[in-house]
Amino acid sequence: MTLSYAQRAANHPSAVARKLLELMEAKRTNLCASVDLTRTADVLDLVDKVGPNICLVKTHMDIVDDFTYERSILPLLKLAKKHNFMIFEDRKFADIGNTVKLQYKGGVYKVAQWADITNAHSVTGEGVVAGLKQAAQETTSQPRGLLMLAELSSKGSLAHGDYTRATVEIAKTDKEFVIGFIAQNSMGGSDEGFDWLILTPGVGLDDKGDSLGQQYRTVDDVISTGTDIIIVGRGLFGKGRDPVEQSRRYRNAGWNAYLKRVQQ
Ligand code: UP6
Repeated sequence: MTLSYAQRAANHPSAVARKLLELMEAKRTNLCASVDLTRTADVLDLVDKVGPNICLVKTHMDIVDDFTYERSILPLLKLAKKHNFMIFEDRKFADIGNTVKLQYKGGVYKVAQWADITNAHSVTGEGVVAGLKQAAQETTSQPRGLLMLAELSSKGSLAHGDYTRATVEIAKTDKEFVIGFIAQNSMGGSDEGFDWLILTPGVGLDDKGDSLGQQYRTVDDVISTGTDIIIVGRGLFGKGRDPVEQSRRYRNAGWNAYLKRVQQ
């Protein structure tokens, strides 16, 4: 895909994808910060620090010990306005349509109310897409988007080959709600009129992996195989790193790699 983010924004069928692509172009960043911290104050502090350099914040709200909608979500939404980024709850839904619908709308986290984007595994089949879409429609008039998990970064992942291809088929069932994939490579689709966003975790410039199976690829490497948005967690804040400095570094690396791709 050699089109610019702005060109893709102009034609995208999803309002969420259009907004995200426009924001990326305007802010000149394709960096998503993965804020995997367990206290609300730490999450918000990190987000405020990296906010100027990112297009997207990725959360795992179910790891936050002191989560409340008022204290964790409302200030996060304020920071999203202040720094102009969008929000992706990395919930990885993986149940039948009716259950994911209830999980996305309700419970403690009420993800559909506040997250622009969420994601789902394809293991249960296409009902997961329909269930999540119904929940979004019944919850809010704000645009919502879904990413399907097509490939994973971790060692020994079962999501490859036929599983990945079948996931792409499931994504095709909803052109507007499914905006793309969590993946390590392009998933194609342009010949059939799809313009999927590829968001890639497992990105790190200093480490090769962790002791629990995470595997890191460099920014240049992932962008060269189709990534649109790099997802970086511990590369920004782990091992005593300075998140302001690191978010600038990953932002520059991501943007330069993108420019190289579109100028080819
Ligand atoms: N994540 C992966 N790999 C995947 C899918 N998701 O690492 O294939 C998520 C993790 C974590 C983040 O749940 O929140 O991306 C990666 O964090 P890290 O950069 O600190 O390794």
